[in-house]
Amino acid sequence: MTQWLNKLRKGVGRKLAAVHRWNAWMIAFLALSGLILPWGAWREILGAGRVWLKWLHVGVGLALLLPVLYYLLLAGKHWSLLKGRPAQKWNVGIVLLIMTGWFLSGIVLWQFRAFGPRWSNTALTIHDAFTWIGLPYMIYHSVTRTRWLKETHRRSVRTDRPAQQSAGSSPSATEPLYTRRAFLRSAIGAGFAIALGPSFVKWLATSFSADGNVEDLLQKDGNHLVPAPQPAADSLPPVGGGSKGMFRIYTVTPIPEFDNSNWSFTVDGLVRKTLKWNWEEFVKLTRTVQVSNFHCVTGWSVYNNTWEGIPLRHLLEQAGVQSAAQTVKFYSGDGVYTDSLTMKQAQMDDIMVAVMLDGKPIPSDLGGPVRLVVPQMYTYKSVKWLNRIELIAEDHVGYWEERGYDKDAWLPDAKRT
Ligand SMILES: Nc1nc2c(c(=O)[nH]1)N[C@H]1C(S)=C(S)[C@@H](COP(=O)(O)O)O[C@H]1N2
Ligand SMILES: [Mo]
Repeated sequence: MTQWLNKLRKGVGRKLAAVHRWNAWMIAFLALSGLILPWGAWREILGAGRVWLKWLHVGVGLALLLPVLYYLLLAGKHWSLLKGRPAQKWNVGIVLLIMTGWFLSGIVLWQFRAFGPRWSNTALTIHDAFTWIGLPYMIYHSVTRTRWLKETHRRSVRTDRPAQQSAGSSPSATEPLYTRRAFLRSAIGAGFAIALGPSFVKWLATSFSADGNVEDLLQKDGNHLVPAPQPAADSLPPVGGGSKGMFRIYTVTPIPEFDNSNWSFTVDGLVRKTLKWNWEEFVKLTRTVQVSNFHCVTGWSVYNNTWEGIPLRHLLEQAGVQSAAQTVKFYSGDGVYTDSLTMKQAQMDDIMVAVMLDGKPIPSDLGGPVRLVVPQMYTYKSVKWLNRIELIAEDHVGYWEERGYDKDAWLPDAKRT
């Protein structure tokens, strides 16, 4: 009977070990890629590689189903092996729960178009939450189970036994060794708590407080252009009631800084009249106010933004579009980022060359002094630090589209007019 059990233990044990190893490597990859993907500095470094990394992240995430399903086949036997070891049972449960949370929210983020922004937004919050809880948990788990710690443990256990070959070592060595292991465990735990605790609390605070962050951003001295634009009555206080949510600051270059000496705005290309303004002139153009939502393809949204600026249509009318023009190309003052709209899309009423957000000048972090806002499309279309609009006869593939983003940026519920 015991022989049979030992055999089973060995066979299942080997399979379980393999599942565990695969699972660990996949999660390590997902953790690393998952941390890199939203990380600002890596946007600049990776470029097109970022889109590949995203697909790898999705692919490995889906493939995680394989070891999990395989484990579930063995789970019954594993469970009986864990008899009398509640801590290990808990560990299995927690790990499975974390992976389920990651998996389900990951599916929604992957299929963001099918689910729409509200779902994506929730899924991203959940994906993040599971990361900030699950990752420290799994790192702790793997660090405290590394071989050298086990070795320490085994040695301490071995010296517990009397009359062993290690007779040379003094018996008093037992205590310190075991204590050292316990000490290391708590030290590592405390290290994680100190390193990750504050960022976790901050994350909690920003996710669950409605609009603190936008206000903070707007408080910061946005840009150095004078005179500051004066808000319209609808802008201050903002008719939208103030932005709800948190912008993630995205840029593929260092954030460019402008002042009156190096800023200008140009409309050129296939126009009847090239237009060029300096800031003092630009700030006098007639502006309108709109309230719209802001949806990034990576899942986050900011609702009820009150933007004040010049409707794109007005600028195009003023310049006079030549009939050969097919595409409106937008240039960022960062010198790198561009995007485009078809001439037909560019006629939509709500596209805005925005100067203010919630009654304040747009801070440079959010693309000020002037950014594009295309409310009916995912916001990679909303070019930050916009300083030139060119009408061209051919097509233009934008920065992220060249690197794998869909040319079709329409939101699922877009009216398209
Ligand atoms: N110049 C420039 N414009 C840009 C980007 C960028 O990296 N550079 N990122 C785009 C993307 S993908 C998004 S989601 C929004 C983010 O705007 P925010 O940084 O103000 O939150 O800006 C868009 N416009
Ligand atoms: Mo985005």
